[in-house]
Amino acid sequence: MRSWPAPEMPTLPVRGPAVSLHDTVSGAVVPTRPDGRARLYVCGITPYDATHIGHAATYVAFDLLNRAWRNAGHEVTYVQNVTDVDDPLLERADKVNVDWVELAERETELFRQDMSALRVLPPDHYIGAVESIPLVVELIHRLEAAGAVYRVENDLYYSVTADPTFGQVSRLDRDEMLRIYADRGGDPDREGKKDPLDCVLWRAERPGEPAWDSPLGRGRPGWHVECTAMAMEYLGTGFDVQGGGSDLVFPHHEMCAGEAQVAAPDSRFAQLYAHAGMVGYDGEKMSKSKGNLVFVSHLRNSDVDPMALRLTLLRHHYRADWEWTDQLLWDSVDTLADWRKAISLGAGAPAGPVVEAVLQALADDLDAPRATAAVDAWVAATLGTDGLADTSDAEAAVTMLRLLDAALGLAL
Ligand code: 5CA
Ligand code: ZN
Repeated sequence: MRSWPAPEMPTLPVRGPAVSLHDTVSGAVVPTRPDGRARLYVCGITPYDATHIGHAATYVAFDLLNRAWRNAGHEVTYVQNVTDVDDPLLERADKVNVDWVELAERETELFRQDMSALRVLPPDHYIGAVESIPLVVELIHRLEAAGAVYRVENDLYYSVTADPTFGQVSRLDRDEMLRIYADRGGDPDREGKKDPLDCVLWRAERPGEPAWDSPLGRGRPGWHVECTAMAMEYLGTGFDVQGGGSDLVFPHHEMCAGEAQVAAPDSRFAQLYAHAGMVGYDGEKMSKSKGNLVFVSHLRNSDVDPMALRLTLLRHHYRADWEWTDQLLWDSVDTLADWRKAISLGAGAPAGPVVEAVLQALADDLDAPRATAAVDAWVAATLGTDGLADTSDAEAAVTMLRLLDAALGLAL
């Protein structure tokens, strides 16, 4: 599927440090160790509604990782999926009486435009679930060969007990898993399942639902196996980082890892699992199903500077859960005005130490709030608002513009 155009990314005069990242499995910040190219998979949207601030925060977080790796001298292979056939999409299409293909195409296109406006670097492979059906079928065959698949009526299920390490990603106990499974797309109460936590791999055709011919019978892929198949195909096993929001830790990333490791027992799926916090609004997680949403496209249509939106996201650590308010956005509009004013002076406070500080902060578990604070301090010193106007660096503005763009994705 078509990705979106890549924004320019300037090269910096110095190389950034090696990148460390919080790993959900170990619960610690650990060094990433790309072997040559860094390989990143980030779970993409289910395109039944427009991109909200929560989605944007998650994709901007992994964009910081992509940029930090590049600034550290790595090339990056980035893969992202689009869940362009799944229950919530079909239900919404039905409800609003639109063809599901049309709905998915429309919302995916809006997402591309939102990502472009936010200067998110595009994935190298942007792949829909529908176009990956042959990969999914092949993976299900491998799981069958490993004895991990069984039938419930005509649907095929993955048996979580096939994976001796089941639970290793989320580190949840069984009661907790059972408690959240149904809210996260699972069907713990389906009769005929061997274990309530088993997940569907292939859903046989139902009246009124789309289905594809396959050696498994007519049907469509289950959710988790789609990401497993794409990551394995386009990145191979043992890729560096599997990413998404924290609502994907269980079951989604647990199942992806389990399925991959049962199909290819000698290798692990990802080296590290990274998760972004949830953005809330009006006291609850922003979610398409709850409808408490602020859309990126609405802000764009109201002439909000997308860089002010991006800065608002950057001022929260990616792992924090936080609440969106309009005031945060207006504060960022003011901040950007100050930053632009300082840069328009040309000369300014020495920019070299800011480059070091920003790259260091981002390489240290993507600490964008610390990075933006370093920029704030440079702006204050340059404008003299700290009482000590410092214009000793004649090239400061040029350096700062490059830094903001390359490291933080902010084009001023
Ligand atoms: N298509 C699946 C992943 S394979 C999916 O979860 N789609 S989604 O459209 O529901 O979410 C897209 C991404 O945004 C996921 O990484 C999800 O974890 C993240 N996300 C969803 N809601 C929020 C939120 N309120 N705050 C932060 N991130 C969110
Ligand atoms: Zn996914």
